[in-house]
Amino acid sequence: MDIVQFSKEIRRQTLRCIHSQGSGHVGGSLSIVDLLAVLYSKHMRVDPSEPRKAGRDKLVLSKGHAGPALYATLALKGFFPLEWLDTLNKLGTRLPSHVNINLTPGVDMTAGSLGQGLSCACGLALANKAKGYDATVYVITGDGELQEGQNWEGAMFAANKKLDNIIVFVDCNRMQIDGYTADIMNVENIQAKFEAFGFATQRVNGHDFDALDKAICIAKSQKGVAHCIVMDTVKGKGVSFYETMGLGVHSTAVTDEQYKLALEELE
Ligand SMILES: Cc1ncc(C[n+]2csc(CCOP(=O)(O)OP(=O)(O)O)c2C)c(N)n1
Ligand SMILES: [Mg+2]
Repeated sequence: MDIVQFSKEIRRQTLRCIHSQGSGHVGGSLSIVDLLAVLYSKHMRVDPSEPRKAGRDKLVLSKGHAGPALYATLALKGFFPLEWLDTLNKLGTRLPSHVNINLTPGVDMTAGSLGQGLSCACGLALANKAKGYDATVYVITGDGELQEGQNWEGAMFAANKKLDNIIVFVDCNRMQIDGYTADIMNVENIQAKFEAFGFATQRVNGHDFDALDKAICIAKSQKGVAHCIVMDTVKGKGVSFYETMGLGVHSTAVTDEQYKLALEELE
């Protein structure tokens, strides 16, 4: 499957997952799908038959509410059966709405309380260095999430320890839960902020597969410095009526009718 088809399939399975529950975090799930497609088709060194393999690359989905997009990706990669996607948040499920390392094969860190992922990644990256593992820790944060102060403590630590095995992606979709990030508490200039903390930074279109791939390759080639890639994205990306829904797309319904229409668009 080429990357265009892979990303479409991740979107279809993400909506299948949220549709099983009737509603959920559609917007912030769809905005990271193209990044997940690039990561899991070209970069993540992971083994679905051994999800806890020592020395593997790890993904910390700090914006843990985007779980459905990660679940769709992991299921398509063979970490667990696609049928699990029909159980989002149901009693006894292995797929809670926010990611949990103890429940889902392929999930490398529990998240949902925003702001903690980068700090966790610092520990994982430091451990990789201590053990001599040549592995990368990828982190995905939201733009609104950057309002949490703990991010900047993590950034300071990563830069000081020269954690060149960390790549932080900021999903800059310009919206948070009930407002535009610029109106609630502006976090720009994100690139300049990470740069000031001592990161090597880049800014790319988060829906451009080649640009994402290139940015990751550049980040991996720069040694002795932690990396941040700010991605300009669209909340609800890939489905016209979710892209244009505005702030409501953060957590919204996927009705039978919407699911059908979305699948038609994602043919
Ligand atoms: C510490 C904490 N505060 C509040 C929330 C509730 N919450 C869930 S998602 C969200 C919005 C986050 O915005 P952003 O990081 O931009 O995420 P995205 O736009 O990618 O969905 C909030 C406030 C939370 N999960 N954790
Ligand atoms: Mg956002």
